[in-house]
Amino acid sequence: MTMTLDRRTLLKGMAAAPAVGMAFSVPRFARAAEIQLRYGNNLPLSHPLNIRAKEAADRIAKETDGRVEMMIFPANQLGGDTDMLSQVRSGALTFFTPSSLVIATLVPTAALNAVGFAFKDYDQVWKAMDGPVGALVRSKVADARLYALETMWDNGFRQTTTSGDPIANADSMAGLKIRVPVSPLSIDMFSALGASPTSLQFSEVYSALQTKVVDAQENPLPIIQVSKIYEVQKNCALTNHIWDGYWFIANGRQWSGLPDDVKDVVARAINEAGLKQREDIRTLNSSVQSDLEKTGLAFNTVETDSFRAKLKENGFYAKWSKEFGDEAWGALESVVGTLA
Ligand code: X2X
Repeated sequence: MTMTLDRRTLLKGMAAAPAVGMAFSVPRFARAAEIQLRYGNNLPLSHPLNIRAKEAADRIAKETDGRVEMMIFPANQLGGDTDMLSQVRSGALTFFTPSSLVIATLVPTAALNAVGFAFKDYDQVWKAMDGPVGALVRSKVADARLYALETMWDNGFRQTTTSGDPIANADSMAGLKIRVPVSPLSIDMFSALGASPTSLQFSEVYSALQTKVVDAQENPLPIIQVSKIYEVQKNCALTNHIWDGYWFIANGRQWSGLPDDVKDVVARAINEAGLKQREDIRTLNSSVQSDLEKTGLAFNTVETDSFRAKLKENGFYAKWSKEFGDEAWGALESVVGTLA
């Protein structure tokens, strides 16, 4: 962690300062945080993830009497996901909230929840992520010398937007130039569906759609809203192909170096904020489609079975059950039933 302005540095600084400046400096310095936690993410401030993270930061400051400060760097201020992932590994960031798709570039098991059409509904999602799937992923994250806080935050069920014709069934995917996150599983899944996927960091998505580098993208509706993706897309097919969430990841060394009382306060504030964030997305899910329709985005449902059938036919499940291995695949199937 960045220990800034401890008492010693302060006194040194003050000794050098002209007397006239001191009167102003003292009260401010006396209240500076001893421990600064730096947290980066890829979402705009208006997304529930940032709203609840800010609440957690305020709570941490209050419950530690200002000893601990969590600084938030939203909206890719510190770079794209790939950059922030290396920053949290090196310790330049204390915390990063990668989507399961993104952390899976380092911890492949983390992509388990993103297996196409695995979850029927949110009951299954939280049963898996607060249960055997989440526990397994957290242990693999620990093997990578990172620490995953217990509560996973919600991104949502991913939907597919296009600038051209709406997606009606698996056949509409043929040759579609679609942006997906930096995620081998996503690339493989859209390739198996016959599309032509490209991985881009989220920070590039809006302009890639605007300049027609790609014609389509896939994201949960709250993100399509807060990131104004509706401005550069015409149709939204309710494909629900992947459920995606955010892990609250800490640099392992910094986390274990925190005093126990600080760890308790920080973990409780973040985990409880995560539960509230899940509720926010749930509430948003009931209104977001009609809000997006008002912007001109047109919605349609799809023939879901055609996607599953094509994935099976092209060996997607057979391949990924091997990639993940028996233990991981078994953890997922213990909640959702036999997948393929
Ligand atoms: O990059 C995306 O599409 C996003 C915002 O959903 C993730 O963080 C994976």
